[in-house]
Amino acid sequence: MSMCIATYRSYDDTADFNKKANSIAIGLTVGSWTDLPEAKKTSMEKHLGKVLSIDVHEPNNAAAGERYADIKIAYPDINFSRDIPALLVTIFGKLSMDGRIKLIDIDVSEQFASAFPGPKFGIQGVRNLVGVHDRPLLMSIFKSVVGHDLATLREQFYQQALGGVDLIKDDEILFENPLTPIEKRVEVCMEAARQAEQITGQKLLYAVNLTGPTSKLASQAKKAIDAGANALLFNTLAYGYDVLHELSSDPEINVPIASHPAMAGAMYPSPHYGISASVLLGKLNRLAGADLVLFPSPYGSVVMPKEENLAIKEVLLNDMHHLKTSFPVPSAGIHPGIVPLILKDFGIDVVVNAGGGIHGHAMGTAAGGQAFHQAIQASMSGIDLRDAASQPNHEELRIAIEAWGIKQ
Ligand code: 1AE
Repeated sequence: MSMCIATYRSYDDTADFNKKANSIAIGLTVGSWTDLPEAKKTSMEKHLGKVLSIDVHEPNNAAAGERYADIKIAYPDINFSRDIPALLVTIFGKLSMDGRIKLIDIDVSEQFASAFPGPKFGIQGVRNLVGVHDRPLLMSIFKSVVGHDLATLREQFYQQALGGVDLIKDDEILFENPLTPIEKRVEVCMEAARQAEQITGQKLLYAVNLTGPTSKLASQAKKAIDAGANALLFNTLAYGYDVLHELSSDPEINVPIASHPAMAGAMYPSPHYGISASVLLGKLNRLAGADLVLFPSPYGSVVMPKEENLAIKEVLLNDMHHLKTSFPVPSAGIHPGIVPLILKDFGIDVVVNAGGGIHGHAMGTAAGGQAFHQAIQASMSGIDLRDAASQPNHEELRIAIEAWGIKQ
């Protein structure tokens, strides 16, 4: 029987975890079991959740609150339709509100996964679009977007592009507005991209923020694509994974989609509640079709523990049914002095992403991008950033390091 498996971490100082696991497996599937007549039990068997394992952690001399069990339960696919809302409501709907319990992993069945095309481009496809195969990609984020007109945003875009970045993304707080509507923004920015390419030789993707009511998102995306958009940014958690899935599987939306983590902090950081970062930002984003997945890094201003970052990386890059890989994009407060750590932890299949760390450069935005490229090149060649920065043609890196230092 085809089944999706959920793993939970349940904290309780006194609970009988066997009982708890059984009550979850039954309660979230057939509702009750012992009260059923024998004949009914036979017909309901195929719907019944199964407890696969219970791993109790009972530390010696533990302070109250540290006893927990990791519980694995398999849910028959026959119980839910093949969409992410149905899966989530089945495995963690009511249960998410029932005491100290966190959903720490999901393994969907082959049958369930077959309903999801996943990322249309994946890492390889994004690399093909920008023509870069041998180094991490560099992404720049618009900063200061609200209340500006098209000319101002165009200039900001142009300066970012002159820094030689591979991608530029809108800030996630830039919504549909009369000053810079999506199709106009795309027109002027893509024109600036072509102008910059004459100088840098670098092709780039502009991930324009797709916003507005859910019912209009697909038509907004197509309007942006008709105007020349070659990538989209999407606030996945505010809309829901199913919306991302609908967009990514639409054949007319044939550009990479970057999934922004806004709202994720309401769900992953607690050890006792919510959903682990690797599921929330990793597996579900990939299943729903994100080509690039943004998340807070362990090194910058909004910090996620390193193990959780690496767990996201694993689930984006490892084999997962037929799905293409998604680019990990550890973000927030990134500056050139952090680049060696990013490359050490992520290798080259990563997007180095910065807003303030590019625009805040004392020589300007374009120099900010160049400083990152110098840091990436030095890190890939195993050259200490300070040595690289002392080279005469690495003025941009030197100034960045003077301002922000090198993170150890
Ligand atoms: C975790 C998302 C980071 C993000 O979207 C963003 O705008 C970062 O900006 P900076 O690099 O911290 O200025």
